[in-house]
Order: sequence, then C-alpha cells, then structure tokens
Amino acid sequence: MKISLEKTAHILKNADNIAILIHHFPDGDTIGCGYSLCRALQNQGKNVRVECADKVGDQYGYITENFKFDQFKPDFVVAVDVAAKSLLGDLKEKYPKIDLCIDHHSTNEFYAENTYVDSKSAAACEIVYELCKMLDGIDLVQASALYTGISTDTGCFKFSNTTAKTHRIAADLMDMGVDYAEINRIMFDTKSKARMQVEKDALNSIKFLCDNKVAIMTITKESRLSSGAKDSELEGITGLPRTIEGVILGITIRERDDTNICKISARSNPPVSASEFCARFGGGGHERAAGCEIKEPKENALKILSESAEKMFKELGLN
Ligand SMILES: [Mn+2]
Repeated sequence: MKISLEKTAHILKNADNIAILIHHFPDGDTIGCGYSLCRALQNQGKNVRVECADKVGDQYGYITENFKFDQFKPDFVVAVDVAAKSLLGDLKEKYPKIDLCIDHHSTNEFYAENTYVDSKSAAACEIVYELCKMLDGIDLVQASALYTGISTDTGCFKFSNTTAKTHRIAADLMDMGVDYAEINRIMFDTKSKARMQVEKDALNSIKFLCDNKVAIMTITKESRLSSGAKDSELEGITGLPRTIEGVILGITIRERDDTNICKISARSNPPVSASEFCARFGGGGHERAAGCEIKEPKENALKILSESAEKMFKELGLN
C-alpha cells in the first residue's frame, strides 16, 4: 500500500527491533539512508541495525565507524532506496516479508506491506532527511550520512535530478556542520590505484556506434581480478562512457564472476531514456541512469546491446 510520509514516521515510531536493509552493491544514497535512519531510531532508544548483502566500502568508514550492531531477531523490516526485491541480493531469502519501503525510484515494485515513494526526490536521503526531522532531529553523524547520499546520487549536484530543494537540504546539512569538502573529496576526487587500472582497461574497450552517439564499455572479470579492485572501489565507473563529447547513451557491461552473466548500466542524455533502454531487458531505474542484467557472456551481451541501441536510435529518428 502507498502511504504518506506522516504515516511512515508514525509506523516507525511504533516499531522496535528493526532491521534496515540497504541494496546490494551499496552506494552512497542507500548507505546514507540506512545509517541516518538507524541513528534516528537508535536515538529513540530502539534496537536497530543496518544490513546489506555486500560489504560497505571502506570509503564510507566515516559513517559506519559510528555504529555497533547487536544481534537480535527483528520484528520489523525496512528497506531504503531499494526499488525491487531482487536488489536486496542474498538478503531477499533471509527476509521474505518487508514491512516498509522508503524509496525515490519511479520503478518501485511495491513489494513491501507499506511503501512511501517520492520520485521527485533526487536522492532517497532527501526523504529520510524529512523523516529524521519528524522523528528526533538530526545529529552530525546523520547529517554527514544524509549529505553523502544527496551528493552522490546527484553526481555532486550536477545531474538533472538536482532541484532547488536538493540544495536547500544540503545547505541545511552544511549549517549543521557537515564536512562537505572532505566528503566530496572522498566521494569524487579520490580513486584507488586498482580502480585506475580498471578504468584504463575499460577505456581501451570502448566501442562506438550510431555515429558516435552510443559508447559501450566493458569491464572484464580478468581486469577486476588482476587489478585487485573490489566492487566497492568501482562505484560510479559506469558514468565514464557518457562523459565523452557527443555520446548520448553510455553503456557499461560488467562481466560477473560467473562469466555467463553481465550486469549492464546505462547513462543517457536527452532525448534518450536510459530506463526505457534497460526496460527492453527487464531492467529499470531512473530516466538518465538505469540498469539491467543480461544472462550471456560479454561478447554476446555487446552484440545484443549494440543491436538494441541501433534499433532504439532508429525508432527515435536519431540514426
Ligand atoms: Mn538512490
């Protein structure tokens, strides 16, 4: 059922022994939501923990170091920034019933008992910011986590999802003392050597089509393993193809450990919709950033995606 933000706050106020689930391959937004909401509920004396199918990257240590979780059997399960159950990774079997979902994806599948979605929010952290204010106010730990989510989901306030409200919330968090320069340095201006190696390999793999309007980049398993780069170090790498001048659809093929499966990310500029493109493969996401999975080896995935992009560009009269 769709519920209001007031109802969401009310439900959380009455819950205890809460598990907050964040999506697999966790990004700044889901982490920011999970930990700031956790803190808000802990500050009310509740038993709360954050759970993720994958390890949260070391770069988020300034958030996670403030938390220690006890083991307990949860009576209430909340998912934050998780559009579909499949995005819970291995946690979806552990938690067959999700009581509440708080999200900003228009593609939300309403898998939870109660769902609050606001697709106009650039980051789910904008919603959790409002929620934390309704619950117990915002301390510096929460403010840093929320700022991280808002900054990362807007590409440091550069993406078209950024609104005046996004800036107002960020300004409020800055007033609370958030070290925004340090957070943005860690999130946007720091790359590990392993990450650089993967980027080098990936850039070499780029194929152009549709008169250089489409760029497809491949990240191979071999490159990931030989560089030693962890998944958490590769966050945001899928933005690379679209940074090339003239490219309006940038696609990244990420070969999984099982080389018969590829994770696909698409980034687009108008008039191309990344979510429409990914929907052709059963995926989804946002207008300008979306994803899907193709259960084929990378060579086949490249062929399938190329054909599909050419077809889409023809339909749009762009080819
Ligand atoms: Mn998000």
